Amino acid sequence: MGKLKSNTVIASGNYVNWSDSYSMGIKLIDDQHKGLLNFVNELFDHATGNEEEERAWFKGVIQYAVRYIREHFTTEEKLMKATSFPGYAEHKKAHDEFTLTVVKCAKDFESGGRMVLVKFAHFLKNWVLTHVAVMDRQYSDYFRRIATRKADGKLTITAADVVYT
Ligand code: FEA
Repeated sequence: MGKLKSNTVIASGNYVNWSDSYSMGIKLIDDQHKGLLNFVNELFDHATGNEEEERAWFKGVIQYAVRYIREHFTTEEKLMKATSFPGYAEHKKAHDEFTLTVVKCAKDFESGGRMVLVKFAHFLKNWVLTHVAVMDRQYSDYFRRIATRKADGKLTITAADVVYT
């Protein structure tokens, strides 16, 4: 994985498919979510059951994935703060707890702990599906409620520098 791809849609098996129902209507966030979904799919692709192979691949991507997840959370948190989203504290707490778990996994792995890739893939898939579908939807609904329509018809949140796509 050189980069978490944001433009691929993959189907079948354990894979998690992008659907427009996950869209927050904000391109930057949708692209980041697609990148996370693709990372989950890549995890499944590399869960061969051969521990040596799995370790070699995971070693090369885990730190990048941790940075990507942090960057995504920072993007959302900035927007929630700029718009005084009432669910900010609860949402940030969920992000922080999840980040701690992923960082702990990465540390355990790097200090030689056993890593069952398919288990980690399911954990991440479950998080992405539940968090995006439920918690992220809450800020997205709020953003739409407070957005205003410009003369060109586009929805915008000026305070957060967001234009809907
Ligand atoms: Fe609130 Fe977005 O976070 N999706 N993830 N992970």
